[in-house]
Amino acid sequence: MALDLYVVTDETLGRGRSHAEIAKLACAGGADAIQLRDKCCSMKELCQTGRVICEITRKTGTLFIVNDRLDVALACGADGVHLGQGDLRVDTARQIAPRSFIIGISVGTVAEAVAAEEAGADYMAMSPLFSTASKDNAGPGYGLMALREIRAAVSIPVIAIGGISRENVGAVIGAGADGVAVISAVVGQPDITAAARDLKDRISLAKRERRK
Ligand code: TZP
Ligand code: MG
Repeated sequence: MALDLYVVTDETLGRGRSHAEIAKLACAGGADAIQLRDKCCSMKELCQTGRVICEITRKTGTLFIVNDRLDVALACGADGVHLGQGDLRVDTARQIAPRSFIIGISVGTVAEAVAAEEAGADYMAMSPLFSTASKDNAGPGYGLMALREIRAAVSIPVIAIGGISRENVGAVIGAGADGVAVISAVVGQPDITAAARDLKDRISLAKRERRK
């Protein structure tokens, strides 16, 4: 499961572009995963948008993940769900979801990371890595040292989210992240496809450097 570049959709930061448009442009730039994230729209709207994004991601072989809602993710045919610490428990989601369904979870500490792996998560997002204005009350970032500690404590993929940009993505991969999840660095850019492509190149380069 490649999660090098994981793009989280956000219509409020997307310069007037819809979730589906954002997804299409990010897929064209080589995003490995798209997460549909909308805290405001109805479940019905989320499902409708999810079905459209499903068709887009199928064409490019991009993973499609729905934020927060397992029911919506299953209903619209997504590949997985991303849960927060306050959402449905990972082991509960695992009981409900089909075998190959991807379950991701946000973590902030080593204890949460170890618990997430034990509960059967497929990947985790260390959140927030740096402070960010893109999420309400995200709090201060945990930082690169905490990312290193989490990476060392678990064996499933660890991606990082929060305040990641083209300038610092190399350091994030250097600290051991398997990938990065972003909103503003891709969704908020005038050219989403070019921004995604640029981040992917920087991630690949940093991974090559890390292997040396
Ligand atoms: N979860 C933790 S931080 C964050 C989310 C959804 C926002 C990330 O946005 P940005 O613009 O990449 O900092
Ligand atoms: Mg959540």
